[in-house]
Amino acid sequence: MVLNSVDKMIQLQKNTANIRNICVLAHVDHGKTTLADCLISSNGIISSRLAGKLRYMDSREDEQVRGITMKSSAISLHYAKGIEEYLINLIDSPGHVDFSSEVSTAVRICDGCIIVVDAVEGVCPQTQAVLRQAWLENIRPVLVINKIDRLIVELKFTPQEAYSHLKNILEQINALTGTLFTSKVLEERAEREIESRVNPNSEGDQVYDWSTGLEDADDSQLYFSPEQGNVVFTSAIDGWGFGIEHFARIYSQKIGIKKEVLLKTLWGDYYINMKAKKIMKVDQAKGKKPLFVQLILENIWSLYDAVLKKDKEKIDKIVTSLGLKIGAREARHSDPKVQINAICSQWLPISHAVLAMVCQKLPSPLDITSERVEKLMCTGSQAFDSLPPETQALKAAFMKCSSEDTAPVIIFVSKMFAVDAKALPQNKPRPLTQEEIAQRREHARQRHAEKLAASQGQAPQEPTQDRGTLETSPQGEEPKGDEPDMTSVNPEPVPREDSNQEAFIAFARVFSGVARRGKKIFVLGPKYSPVEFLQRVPLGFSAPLEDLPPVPHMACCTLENLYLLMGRELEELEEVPPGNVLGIGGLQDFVLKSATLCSLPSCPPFIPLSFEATPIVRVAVEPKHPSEMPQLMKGMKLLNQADPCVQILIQETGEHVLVTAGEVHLQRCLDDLRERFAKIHISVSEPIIPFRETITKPPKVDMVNEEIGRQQKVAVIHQTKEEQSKIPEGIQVDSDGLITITTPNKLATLSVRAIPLPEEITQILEENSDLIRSMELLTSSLNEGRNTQMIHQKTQEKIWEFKRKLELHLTGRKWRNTVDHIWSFGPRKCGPNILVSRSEDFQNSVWTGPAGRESKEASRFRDFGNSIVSGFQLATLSGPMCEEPLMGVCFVLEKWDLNKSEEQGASDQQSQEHSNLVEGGQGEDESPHSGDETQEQEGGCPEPLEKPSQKGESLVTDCYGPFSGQLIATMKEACRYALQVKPQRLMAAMYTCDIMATSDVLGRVYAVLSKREGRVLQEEMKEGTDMFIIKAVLPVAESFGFADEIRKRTSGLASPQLVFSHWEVIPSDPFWVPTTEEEYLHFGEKADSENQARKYMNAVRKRKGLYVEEKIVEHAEKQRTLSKNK
Ligand SMILES: Nc1nc2c(ncn2[C@@H]2O[C@H](COP(=O)(O)OP(=O)(O)OP(=O)(O)O)[C@@H](O)[C@H]2O)c(=O)[nH]1
Ligand SMILES: [Mg+2]
Repeated sequence: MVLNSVDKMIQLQKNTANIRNICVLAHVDHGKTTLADCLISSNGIISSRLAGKLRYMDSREDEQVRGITMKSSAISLHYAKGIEEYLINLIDSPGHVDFSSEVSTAVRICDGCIIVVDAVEGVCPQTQAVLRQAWLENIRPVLVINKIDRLIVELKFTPQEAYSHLKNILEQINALTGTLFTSKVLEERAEREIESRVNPNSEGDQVYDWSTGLEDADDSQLYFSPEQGNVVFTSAIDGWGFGIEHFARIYSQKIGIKKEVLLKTLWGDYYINMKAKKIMKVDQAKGKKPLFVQLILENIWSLYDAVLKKDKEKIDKIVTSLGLKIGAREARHSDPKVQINAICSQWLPISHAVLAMVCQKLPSPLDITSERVEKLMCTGSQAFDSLPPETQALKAAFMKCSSEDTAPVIIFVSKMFAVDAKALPQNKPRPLTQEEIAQRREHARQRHAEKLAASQGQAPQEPTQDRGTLETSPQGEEPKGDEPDMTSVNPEPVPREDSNQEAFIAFARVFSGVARRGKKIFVLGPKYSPVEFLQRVPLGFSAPLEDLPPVPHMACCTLENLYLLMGRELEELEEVPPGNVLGIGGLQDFVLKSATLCSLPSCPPFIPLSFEATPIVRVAVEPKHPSEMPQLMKGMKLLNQADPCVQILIQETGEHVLVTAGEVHLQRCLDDLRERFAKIHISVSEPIIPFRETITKPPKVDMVNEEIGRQQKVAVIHQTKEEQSKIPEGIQVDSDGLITITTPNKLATLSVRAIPLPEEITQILEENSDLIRSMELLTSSLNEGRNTQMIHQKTQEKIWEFKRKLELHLTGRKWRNTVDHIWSFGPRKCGPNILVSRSEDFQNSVWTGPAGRESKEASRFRDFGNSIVSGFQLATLSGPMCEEPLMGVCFVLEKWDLNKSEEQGASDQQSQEHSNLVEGGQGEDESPHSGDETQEQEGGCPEPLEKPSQKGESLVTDCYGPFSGQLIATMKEACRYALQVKPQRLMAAMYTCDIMATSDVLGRVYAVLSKREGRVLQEEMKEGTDMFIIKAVLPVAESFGFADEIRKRTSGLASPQLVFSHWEVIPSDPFWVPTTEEEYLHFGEKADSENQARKYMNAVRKRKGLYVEEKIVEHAEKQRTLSKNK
């Protein structure tokens, strides 16, 4: 069946100019896998009758059952166009948002992509997302508008209507491309601007040329248009497709108009005057039809019309006029679809239309642009020019894509995927040669004869049966009874221990050099730095690779097995020339998810893959039988390796947690865990929904929307006072919410206030968390006096830009100078909360580091500064409501008094502790616990009682633990109380949700949305259809089962796509209780009917085993029917 042998593929792999690495991208269900089927069937791998039904690239069982693709997988195809032969490495990708990480892994190793758009649904959210991904990776797209048949059969459009509809889709997608292009040009311009500011002399003169930019940038090649040949129209299910070139060729012969002219006019508002053989612009008034309608669409429409009406005569006429031959079986078939498929796939073969476009319009690996190479090589905010010269030199190797022996081998592994070890070619019984088959047959015959001789009395027909089996069996299988002998004959028995194992294959591409089996190669992790290597290892080292000094994030391994990826099959290869997609076996111990492999250590790791989806859905898993914990742990590790986007972690509570991108992804991960990786029964918790805690401004308007007058204000103040009464004694609270608290040893007093941050600031902080992290790394290495690399100018620019943005939004009297005084971000030193120090004695800022180094006093404060920051970090990591992280809170340390006469002793003591700890070999100098131990060992408590001196005073404090520890705890407490005196709110994670629904089910969609606290943002009607596009936001907490419910309620007519979007404050106060008579009446005594925030808070508290304030016995005296009472 298979037309192309592996040998043919190996031969094609060597002709780099004729290789096309492409992936198929689209919104979910737009027909990628069906299209892939059609292309695969052109190679004879599957039969053309099964194309579209088999969905060959969906090799997993759950993919087939659910009808959606979940993993991207690759197949190599052969395509001949004239005398040129091409090798097409095709990757089918999933369209469901939950699996968008699989799209990222596919896009990275391709040079081009096919964007598929459903002709009815048009441009959808994922279409935008994949187009953006393709754009970010600098790969070139072509467009396939699929499911044209639906315009005829379902929407019953006339050809003219269909033409307008298609024009519309094209405009939409070009508008998207335009936006991407514009933003890129503007970004580049901004970068150039920065550069010219950083190096003013680099270009000689200071005159900035404002005209460079959009006007100059060439965008003619960018847009999709049929006349350029980068758009084809298809119906994958019916097996046909065409680009206008096909018709231009035919009609130029038929009508006698030049092909070039037709190419320009077949798409667009032109019509033909047949008599004069002239093409003119369409004049609406004359009611002329465009060429596309007249010459192309009408033909297709009339064919469909004839077949659907079963007009046999007309069908025959069309078939003969097209010069086609239809098999008798198809011609007689009662299903019109079969007939259409038989006729159209001959008339307008889809694989030809698509593959011809791919070969013509998409680049080969040799055409890789220098822009893409530089982008791949520059991680983070590095600039290409700042890389070491050895590294920069590698760019030439990328561009050349040479297969010479001297060329460095560069491979990128974009993901690891698991296959059953039994399915690996080396473990499969290899097909026997003719000779071996004959030999085996002879063996079997002999054995049989012996057996017969031994037992003369056997039934007579047995030998003939056996012989029959032997002769028909292509692989010379043995008769059943002879199994023990079989192993002795089988040349490569399958190793036993492999039988139940998963083997990991790296999904990779060779960018330069030839990957050979047995070659030694460096594995560079994402954090590897060639600079560090070049510093450690002398230039021109010649030692064998194993003898190199250890370098972080680098390992050395051997390329063990190389495979040709053929969809469900793998074929073994000895070597893979540059520019090809391949599978590599034996890397599971070296590569976790992705890596760069290179024969030279000067290669930088490629930039990390950009994932669109944020993993947000988390569940805790545990084995049904506790004894199976080790299997679960192992299984989770394997799962983590096999999926680009899943995260596994062990929480402080000891729970094993899976974090996935969405419900469908979660289901797939659990199935994999149960059936492939752990192979045990597991119990899964309810999804753990993340929340954030924050505070808001006190209300200006009361519950019934009246401005709070003086009277109410008093009430509010009264209420705040009441809340403040929750605060234990000994802590001072002023009316403005300033908390003043003293450490247990009375040596330090902290005054902290919590203020809600404006929303924009929180957003800016979230967006810049990477930058904040790198700032933090820089400061800490500076503080430690380590010699770090110079901050690159661009990073510095970014930091200033970030600061400017903060300053822009923190205006007003309250925020004066705040930005300059930011001391730390939290939690984890990069989160969306800030600590501001207003203490006059001590200034420290993230921008400049500690100020006033000379002052001795300040240095004392600095000693304890870390403890304050740690306290702040702890407080922001888990808030007082339900121990969830904080968000959008600014803590201002207004005052910080160290009792001056005593602090000297305290700091003395701290340094003493320090030295003790160092002696004791313990590194954690700030841990109060380790400090306690030291104190116990010392046993110095009685001494101060005798000598109430300065030193003695400080030692009394020992019974409260070390001073730094006390400071941490006190600061944490202060922050928590400061929060509690403000109106606290929970923040919920929100999904954006795009639903497409027909008008008749719209009502039900809204019903489900509002039941689940969703909010509709926008509703739009898709032009020319009765489809509505609804954009809504929905709390993650309410999203479980949402997709299923919508599907059920609308009988599958609407299906939502959920993507994490942002955090949103839940307006209700979780602590609110009814106080007035009216409120009691309205909300009931518990007021829990309305209070969503409290429900969430209590659920989290329960899960975490925290105290929940709830009445357990509600009506102890008598039973009441609640419904009647209401
Ligand atoms: N009418 C019509 N239906 C089509 C066509 N192509 C695909 N379909 C149907 O659309 C549905 C989805 O097709 P798939 O090929 O699985 O879509 P996909 O893009 O691979 O979907 P995901 O991989 O889940 O994103 C299937 O039911 C197909 O039969 C077409 O040209 N016309
Ligand atoms: Mg698919």
